[in-house]
Amino acid sequence: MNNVPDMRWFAEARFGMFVHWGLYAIPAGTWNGLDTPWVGEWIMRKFKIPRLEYAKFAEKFNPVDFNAREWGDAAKEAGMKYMVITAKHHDGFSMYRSRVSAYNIVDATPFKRDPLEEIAEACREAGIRLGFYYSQDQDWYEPGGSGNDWDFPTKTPEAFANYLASKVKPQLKELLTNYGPIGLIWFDTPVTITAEQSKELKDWVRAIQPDCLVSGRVGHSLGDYESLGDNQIPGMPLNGVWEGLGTINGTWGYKAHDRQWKSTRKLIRILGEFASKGTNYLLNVGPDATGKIPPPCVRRLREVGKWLRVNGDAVYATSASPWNHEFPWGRITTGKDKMYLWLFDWPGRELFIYGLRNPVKEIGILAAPETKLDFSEQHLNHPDYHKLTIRLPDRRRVKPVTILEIKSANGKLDINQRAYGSADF
Ligand code: JFZ
Repeated sequence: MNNVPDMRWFAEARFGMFVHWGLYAIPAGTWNGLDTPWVGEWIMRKFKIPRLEYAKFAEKFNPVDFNAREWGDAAKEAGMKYMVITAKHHDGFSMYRSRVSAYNIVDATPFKRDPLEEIAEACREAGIRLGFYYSQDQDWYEPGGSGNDWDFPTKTPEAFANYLASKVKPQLKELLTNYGPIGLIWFDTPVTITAEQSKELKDWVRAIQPDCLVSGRVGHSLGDYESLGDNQIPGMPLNGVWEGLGTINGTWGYKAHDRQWKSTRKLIRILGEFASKGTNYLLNVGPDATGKIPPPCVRRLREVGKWLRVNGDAVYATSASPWNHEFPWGRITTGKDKMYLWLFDWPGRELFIYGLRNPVKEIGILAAPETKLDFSEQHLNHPDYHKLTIRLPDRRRVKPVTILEIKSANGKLDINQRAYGSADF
């Protein structure tokens, strides 16, 4: 099976919400009085909690404050175009109604509701594409899944194959059958899986929903797009379709003591970092055991959204910077006949761009359409030298993360990569 799914929505989306939500929200980073320095959703493995003991969290899981519409609205208001939520993380617990495993939120908790069903509806209403995170390799609840060597010291390839056949594939079938169109399956940590098995899972997903993408971490470079490492920012524009991902504090799954929230300005910068390399940004939130996204997250998402409503043209459906080097003052994204300059650090009263061959039509500030900036150009054919000088307003008159919009006069963006430093000709 080799059909190619439609990836345009994903390539243009640029910004999505990652949600890590599961039983680990109950210990919230603390076990027997000890705080884990590690990410919260790994608490079972970090403290080697026996599976049956960890499973007792299910009896206490009753997130009565969960409101799918609030989550969908938060994503929409933040300017996010898709949401990826944990259907099953490494702990093996299914966060939806599963007939395949009784270890699921409907059958094993007093909550009894299927949050994914509610999320699917909320996302549909908000116009947000939905994807499911599914840990296909690690499963600390099952003898055949990888990762739990304290309950199950011996692992065999046969047991793993059996786990794939008896849990993973039938659960993927449920997830791809019962929740409407699914944008992507976010597989993760391919540590045990063979290339054949990765291919089999990808084909399995395709056969059920031909347009559903699979993440880079399905294993063996078989994903429909590439995933960066956690919180990793590439140094140069990337070819192909990529997704970067990051935490809003220091953990994916909720930790009560982690309050290192990245500032709104920092989040916008990260968005610019990723967009300037041509990659999406999947920004994570970790709702707590009552079902609430922590208010400091909600606030920041709202502020990013406010910024995006004004500056979204520099983000959605843009391409990477045409330059394969970075600039000391910020980053660049491009539209068809436009460059967007993200001013992270104000360069002073003048900003120089070397190597833009096209004449410039006009330069404005995205957030202040009535303001046009003065500029001058110097173009030489030999030695292919081009210098654009932009006169900037006083930095005190502009908001942080200002975007300059440079419109080319001939509808093109043609760049000489070999810019001539600052030597004037
Ligand atoms: C994985 C998970 O183990 C983690 O719990 C979380 O879900 C995160 C999004 O993904 O952790 C990883 C996986 C890959 C890398 C780092 C952490 N990596 O490639 O750098």
